[in-house]
Amino acid sequence: MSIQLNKILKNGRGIFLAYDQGMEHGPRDFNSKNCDPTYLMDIALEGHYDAVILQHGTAEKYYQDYYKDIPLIVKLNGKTQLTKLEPYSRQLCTVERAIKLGASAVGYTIYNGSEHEGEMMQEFASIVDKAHDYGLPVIAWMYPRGKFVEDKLDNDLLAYVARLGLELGADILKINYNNNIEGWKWVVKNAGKAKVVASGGDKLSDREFLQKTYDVMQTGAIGLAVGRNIWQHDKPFSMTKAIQAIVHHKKTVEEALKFL
Ligand code: FBP
Repeated sequence: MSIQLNKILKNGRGIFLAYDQGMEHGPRDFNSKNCDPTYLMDIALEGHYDAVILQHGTAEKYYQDYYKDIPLIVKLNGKTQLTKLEPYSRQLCTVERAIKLGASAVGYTIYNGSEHEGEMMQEFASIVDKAHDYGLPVIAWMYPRGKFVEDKLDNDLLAYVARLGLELGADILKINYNNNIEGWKWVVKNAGKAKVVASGGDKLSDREFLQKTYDVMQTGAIGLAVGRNIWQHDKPFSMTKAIQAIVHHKKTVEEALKFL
């Protein structure tokens, strides 16, 4: 069965609104507005995001009929920051349950270089096996982290994990950008036919975030998976239009800044 990437990409490009930080970081990222999942879902729907990324519990309670027009990416694994153990993110939701919840794609984090890398790679490979039987794209968060990783943004390491994602069968790789345009071209090249999106990261100033978005798009990447830079913004719809201008309409940073 062919992999239905067109459900989460427009003309081969995509911006995914991430909202799995509640599990990964706890409420420290939230304020009284954005801790309400409906606030986020309204941004995703009215902002015309290419997809929204949710954990299965949030999807079950908030991705109802009203929001069904937003393509859904269900994050299948996750972990908290409550332990200081070696990074290990286990599967918490099956591919079948994600499909029942309405998923157009599934996501999974691999902490490359962790002592538990092997277990995560194996779990990921069986997810790819199942998801691809249904034509469902699989997005891999390729995050070098753990006691064997000295510099998680080292360019050679990012190129290595990009290649690993391709070889593991991922369709899209979500990788942290290291502010190195030339270096990232090598990262994207190593991903081959697997497409690359950059993670949003901590909240930046408008200009910094738009410059980051622009730079990422010069490397051959196809877009962003972004959370805090949108839903922590006091004008989330204006920032949405600005990043769409760069990603989908190939505008410059100066042109995009006009939306803010
Ligand atoms: P942000 O744009 O808010 O950084 O979201 C991207 C994301 O990968 C989320 O999907 C995930 O919850 C979080 O960042 C992971 O953050 P960290 O790198 O701190 O583990």
